[in-house]
Amino acid sequence: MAAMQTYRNIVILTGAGVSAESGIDTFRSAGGLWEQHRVEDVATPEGFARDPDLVLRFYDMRRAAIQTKAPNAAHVALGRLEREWPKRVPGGTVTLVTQNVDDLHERGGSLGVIHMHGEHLTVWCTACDTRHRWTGPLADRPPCPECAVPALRPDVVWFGEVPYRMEEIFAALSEADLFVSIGTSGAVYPAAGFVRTAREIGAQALELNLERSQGSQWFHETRLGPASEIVPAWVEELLGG
Ligand code: BV8
Repeated sequence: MAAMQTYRNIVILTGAGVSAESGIDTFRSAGGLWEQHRVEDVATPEGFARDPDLVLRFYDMRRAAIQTKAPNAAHVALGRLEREWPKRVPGGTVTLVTQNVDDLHERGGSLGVIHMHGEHLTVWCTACDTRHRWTGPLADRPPCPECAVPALRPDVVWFGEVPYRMEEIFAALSEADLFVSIGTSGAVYPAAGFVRTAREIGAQALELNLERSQGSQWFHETRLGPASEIVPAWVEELLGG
């Protein structure tokens, strides 16, 4: 990666690995979230229809857990990049897309985070189609604040459901000259395909991850290490030290 090359529009995609050092389980590592549950049981509409209590408890546990965690140096560095990039490159943009449903990017200082798979701290009423900020449980079937029907579900994109804000994401990718993937296994689409979209329009592609991922072949450069170390180092390099 030519550190001196000046980029203008940066698109960053993060996955569970960026929150791992904050103590939030990833999905596919040993002992990770999916090891304790079958994906089809807890992260699909069919699983929710089959056993809503199991799914609501799975998400209640995770929604409570993230509220006991803190952003790590990777989240803070990305918040710094977003603030300082337009000063370093007038007119330059940073678009942060995350597959994560925690709020650690926001608490690390990022604004305008695109949560393409939804958020733990938002719930969605399937009766009146409204969304509400929510920090408590859903397993006790609380009434919707809008319509009072006990029809709230996690506002999270399950397998087979359409990810959020895809138009905005593809618009940002179409303008990108640098695409950076951080802490994701490249196992889930359409997120795992973004690097190829970026490459098609000629962007540079950089991967920052603990280990090589399923998509490493698509990147010009892969840097391996814990996000709390390699992300701040990359941001420092990009902002000209
Ligand atoms: C859709 C819910 C249509 C929220 C999640 C066959 C081929 C291709 C695609 C498909 C197919 N069959 C089905 C599909 C589609 C399917 C899919 O991709 N399936 C996969 C399994 C093949 N996708 C969908 O259904 C999506 N919807 O396609 O709709 C469409 C498409 C386009 C446009 C319009 C319509 C919906 C997918 C969303 C599913 N919901 N989660 C929740 O419960 O959290 S997915 C789940 O996996 C999370 O969102 C998570 O973010 C995501 C990806 O996982 P990662 O974040 O990468 O986490 P993982 O544990 O896997 O990896 C962690 C990485 O971090 C590792 O690489 C590790 O090395 C690294 N790491 C660990 N520690 C550190 C670290 N890195 C740095 N530092 C550390 N300390």
